Amino acid sequence: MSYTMKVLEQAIKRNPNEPEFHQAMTEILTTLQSFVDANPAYEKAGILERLVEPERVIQFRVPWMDDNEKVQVNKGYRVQFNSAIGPYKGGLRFHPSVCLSIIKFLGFEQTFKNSLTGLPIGGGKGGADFDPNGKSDREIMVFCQSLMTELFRHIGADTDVPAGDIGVGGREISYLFGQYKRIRGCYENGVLTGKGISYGGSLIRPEATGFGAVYYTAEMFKHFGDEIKGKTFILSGFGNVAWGAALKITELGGKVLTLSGPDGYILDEKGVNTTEKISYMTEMLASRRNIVEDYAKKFGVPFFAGQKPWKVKGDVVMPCATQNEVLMADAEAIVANGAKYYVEVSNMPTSNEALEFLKKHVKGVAPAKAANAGGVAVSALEMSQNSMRLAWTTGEVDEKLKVVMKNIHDASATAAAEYGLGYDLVAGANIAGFKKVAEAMLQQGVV
Ligand code: 2IT
Repeated sequence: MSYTMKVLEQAIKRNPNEPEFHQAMTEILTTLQSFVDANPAYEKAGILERLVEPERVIQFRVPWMDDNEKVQVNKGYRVQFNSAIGPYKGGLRFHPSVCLSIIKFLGFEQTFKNSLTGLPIGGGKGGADFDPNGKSDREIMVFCQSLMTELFRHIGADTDVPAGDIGVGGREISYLFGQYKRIRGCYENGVLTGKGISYGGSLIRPEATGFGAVYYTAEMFKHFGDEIKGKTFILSGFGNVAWGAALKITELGGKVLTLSGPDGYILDEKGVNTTEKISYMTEMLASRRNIVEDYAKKFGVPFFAGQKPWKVKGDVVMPCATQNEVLMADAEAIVANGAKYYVEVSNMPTSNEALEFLKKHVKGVAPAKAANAGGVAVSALEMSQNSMRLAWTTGEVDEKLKVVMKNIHDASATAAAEYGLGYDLVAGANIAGFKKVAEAMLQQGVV
């Protein structure tokens, strides 16, 4: 058995009951196999054994009092995965499904993604099994304050810089920052990203993940001599990421046909393409009802309860909701419909089996860790602005984001071609992301 596959087998055995983490390791290590095994220095230095083991796992109690004066307790997490190329960097997710397996898969993916941006950020992820939906503003605030009362001792501008993810947006980051500042007694705004513009947040950060995904898609289209204009897009989700994507797709002349929520999906044949419709997505998110049916009612379009949008015909399929939203049967429906492109935007939206199938049958497949890296890239730009105590304009940040997305695409395409894998952006992203982290680890010795 090859070195890479031996490490994978051991890592799966040593981390039982962590299916999402197993899935992420399997996807990444399988594509790295030929590259890693061709270079004995990696085995000699135990690079993979170290890479699959987080540097630090922190798990803590988050007690808080709800509006009925009942004490509630959640599990809080921060997994500091890899700091070879920079401070740990990655979001916090508030969702009832959050558990160690999910935070570890996200932290592992984040390590490769952050490396791929070309910016000096390591990999980390955290969150809590807290459900923000249906909570009052006061409950959100006290929860964030309690979480930060433990988290503050583990983070810092040069240590670990959390941001948002599912269930954590500008409002939550603001409460977290307020509490951090109060406990530390100093103004260290580089400790979190996704902050409000009035206190050190970066312009374009809310849009960055969606915009970046569309910029990346445009780069992939160039390879095939295609363009966004005139294409139809099948999106899932209706949150921050889908919102940014819808905004940019519409601006570039594409048409978004679907959005989805935990309750089902909406089909808007005319397109989610007016300022009113796109703004309504942010209203739905802010309402904390977590349903997309409201869109169907407001704009008089069909709603399909309990279903995902993958059976709808379109040119480009873009999952923007959460992990494992495209399984084998969904992939078969996507291929049967004649979709030309598949762009992962949410983290690990596709089962490994479905991703393999799509790679074989769809013209272009873009992996999440490349296509959604615009979010964390602009977070890194926010860190730069904070450390320089200045603020770039919208145009300056947007221009830098475009350059980062183009570089990610080109680095992935080059790595794949260099190792005889053709235009395989999935393998290319893993190899390019791995190379930089592994090189830093080799240079820094056994740590
Ligand atoms: O998955 C992700 O890359 C994020 N949730 C954003 C992380 C960040 O630090 O901006």
